[in-house]
Amino acid sequence: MERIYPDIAILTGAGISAESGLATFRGSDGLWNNCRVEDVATIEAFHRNPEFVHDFYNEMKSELIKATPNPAHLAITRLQKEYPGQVNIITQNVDTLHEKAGSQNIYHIHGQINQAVCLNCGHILESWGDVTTETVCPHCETPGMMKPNIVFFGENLLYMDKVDRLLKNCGIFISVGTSGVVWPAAGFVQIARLNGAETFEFNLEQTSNNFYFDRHITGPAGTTLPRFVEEFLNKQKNG
Ligand code: BJW
Repeated sequence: MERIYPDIAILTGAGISAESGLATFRGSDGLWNNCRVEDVATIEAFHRNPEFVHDFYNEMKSELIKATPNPAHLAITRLQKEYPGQVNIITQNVDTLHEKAGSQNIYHIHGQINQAVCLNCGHILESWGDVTTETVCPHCETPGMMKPNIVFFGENLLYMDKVDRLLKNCGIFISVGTSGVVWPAAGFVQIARLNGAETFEFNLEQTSNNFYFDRHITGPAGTTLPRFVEEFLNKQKNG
């Protein structure tokens, strides 16, 4: 009889990129210890002071372009290459380290640092250069309407129809490096579990969502995830 390999959905957060030298949001040296969330990561802040918000994300872009993937990103790529079933990545991260690690099937639900969206026509501009209040949309040619393609508080997430299907169809749900305080991503584990998935949490510590995970793997993801993938693939091969 043909063997069935359950789909795997992996939710990643800032913690997976911490060992690439990128700050998380809510850690002791987190991004938001130095600036107020309300000043940069809300749609109101953007409309109030677009120059400030563009400057903030242009600066972040110049850092993220230099970042390189770590063993946790590479372990996911290995899993995608060697596991016979589907492995999908749902990331809250705006960095592109999953892409740099060679992964595929990546859904950036909170946007991407290297993109801007035109608020006039919806065109997505891909650029690692600065985007400002002067930038002209290459599609509708309207100036001053480009917003970083980052999902701010109060905005809808991207790819949610697809993500909803992935969560309901996966047999294994893995969360890596997310505090589980930002919704709706914080609720993904519940959706997956209610639909029958086995659930795993990789984090430095147990999160407020810990109740919904069948297994916690505590420690730095750059160490714990490659070990898990190695053991998991061996188990698949040996039946
Ligand atoms: C390691 C590690 C290592 C470290 N190894 N681990 C329901 C209830 C309550 C509120 C809401 C709700 N539904 C919606 C809301 C409102 C709001 C929300 O969630 N508020 C809460 C904060 C209270 N959500 C929204 O507004 C969302 N939109 C939405 O729901 O639309 C529909 C709607 C609209 C209007 C009204 C109602 C509904 C949008 C959320 C957008 C989030 N955007 C941000 C900012 C992007 C800007 C930027 O990049 O600068 O995305 S918020 C920020 O948090 C960022 C992240 O993606 C996100 C999650 O953070 P993450 O990744 O979890 O990072 P940390 O720092 O929190 O945690 C890191 C973890 O890693 C820690 O646990 C460490 O231990 C661990 N770690 N090193 C393993 N080496």
